[in-house]
Amino acid sequence: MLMQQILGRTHYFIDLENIFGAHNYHPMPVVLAKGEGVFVWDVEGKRYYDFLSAYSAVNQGHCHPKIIQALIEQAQELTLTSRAFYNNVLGVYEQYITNLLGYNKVLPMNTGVEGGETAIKLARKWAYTVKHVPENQAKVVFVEGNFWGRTLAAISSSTDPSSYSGFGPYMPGYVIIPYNDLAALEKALQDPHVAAFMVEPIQGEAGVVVPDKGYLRGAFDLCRKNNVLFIADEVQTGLARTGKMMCCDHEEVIPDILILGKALSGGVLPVSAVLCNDEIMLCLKPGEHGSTYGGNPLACKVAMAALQVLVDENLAENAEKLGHILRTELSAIKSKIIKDIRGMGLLNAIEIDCGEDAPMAWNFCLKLKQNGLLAKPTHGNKIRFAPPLVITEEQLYECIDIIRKTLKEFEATL
Ligand code: IF1
Repeated sequence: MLMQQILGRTHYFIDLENIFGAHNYHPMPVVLAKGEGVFVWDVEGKRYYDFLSAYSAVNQGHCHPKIIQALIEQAQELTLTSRAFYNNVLGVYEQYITNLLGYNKVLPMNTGVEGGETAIKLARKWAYTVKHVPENQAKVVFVEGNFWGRTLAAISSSTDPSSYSGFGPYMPGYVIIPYNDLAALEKALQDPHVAAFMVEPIQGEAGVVVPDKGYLRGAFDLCRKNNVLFIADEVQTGLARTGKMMCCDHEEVIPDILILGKALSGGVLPVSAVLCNDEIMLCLKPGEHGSTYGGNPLACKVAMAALQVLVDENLAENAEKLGHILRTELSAIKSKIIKDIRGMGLLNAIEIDCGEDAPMAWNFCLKLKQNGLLAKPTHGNKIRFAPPLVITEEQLYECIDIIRKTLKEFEATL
C-alpha cells in the first residue's frame, strides 16, 4: 500500500506491468478497476465512457448482470470436462447457436484467432476431400489490410509489417489481393487450387474500412461461381456491432464458414466459434482438431447468455439507430482536423488529418480521456468510436458533446 501512496495508484500499477510484464502493448495511460454497462472507472475513481468496448468484445456492456449470473451459476456446477467426455451443456449450446444463426453445426474454440485457424483447416480439408484439390496444394485468398490475430498462420496473411516482420518463415498457400476489388478476386479465383476466400466484412484493425455496397454480395457470388468457400471473419463486426446480427446480413450474404469471437461471451471469458454446414464440417474427423477449453461448459453457458442478451435487448437495432446519429452529428461538426468519418452501426472511426503523424491522434485521445471518454488510435491517425451497444441515446449525445468539446479545445492548441 505504501508504494501506491508514494507513486499514486495509476503509476504504481503501470510500473508493475512495465517491470513484470512483456512489453507487447502500448496502452493509453489509464488504469481501469471497474466496468459496468457503457462505463469504466480508473483506480482514481474517475468514470469514463468506454468507446473501444475491448475491440467489440463487450457489445453487451461491461459485466452484464445476466451474463455474470450465468457465469456464477455454472462456475459452481462444472467448468471444464475436456472433450474426452460428454457433458450436459455443450450439446444444448450447439443446438442453441446453430438454430439461432442458421447453420447445421458449430466447432467451439476459445480465441478469435483459433477460430480463423479452424476455418482455414476446415477449408483446406474440404478442398482435398470434396473439391479434390491435390494434397498440400490448397490456397486461401486474403485481402490487403486483413487482421485476424497474432499466430504465425494469421500474421502470414498480414500486409502490415508491424504484424509480420521478424517472425518468418511464413505459412505457404496464401494469396493476397486488394480489398474491395472484385476484379482482383475474380482473377485470383481462376486458380483451381483455391479452397477459400477469407475476409472481414468491414476491416477493423485497418481503421474501420467499409467496402463499397455490393462488395460482399459480389465476392460471395464469385466464390459460388468458382466452387470456393466464402469465409467471413465476423469476430469484430459480428454480433450486432454493425446494426445487424452479422455484418454480412446487410447484403443478405450467408457465409459458407462464419467465424465469431469477442462479444460471443460479452467480454467475460474467451469464447469463439466456427459455424458451417455438414458438407464442410464433417470433413473433419475425430481427433483432427480441438482444444482443451474449446466448448467448455462455463463458456457455453456464458455464450448462450451473451447471445440471448443481444436478442432480448434488440442491440442490433440500437446499434443501427445510434450509429446513424453518431455519424450524422460528427459530420455536422465543422472540424478542420477530421478528414473522414466512417462506419456502420456502432463500429465507427474518425480519421484525423495529420498524415501518419500518430502523436496527433494519440494526443487527441489523451484529451478525450481528460474529458471522460476512452478511445485509442489505430494505424496512426484513425480513432475507433465503438461504444457498447447498450448505450442509450441520451448517453450517446453526452459522448458527442465530449467529442465536440475536445475537438474545439484541441484545435485551439494547433
Ligand atoms: C490485440 C487489433 C482489433 C479481429 C478479427 C480475429 C481476431 C481479431 C477481425 C483475433 C482480434 C483484437 C486483437 C487485439 C486487439 C484487437 C484488434 F487491434 F488487434 F486488430 F479488434 F482490431 N479477427 N482483434 O479483430 O481474435 O485471437 O484476439 O480473440 O491483438 O491486441 P483474438
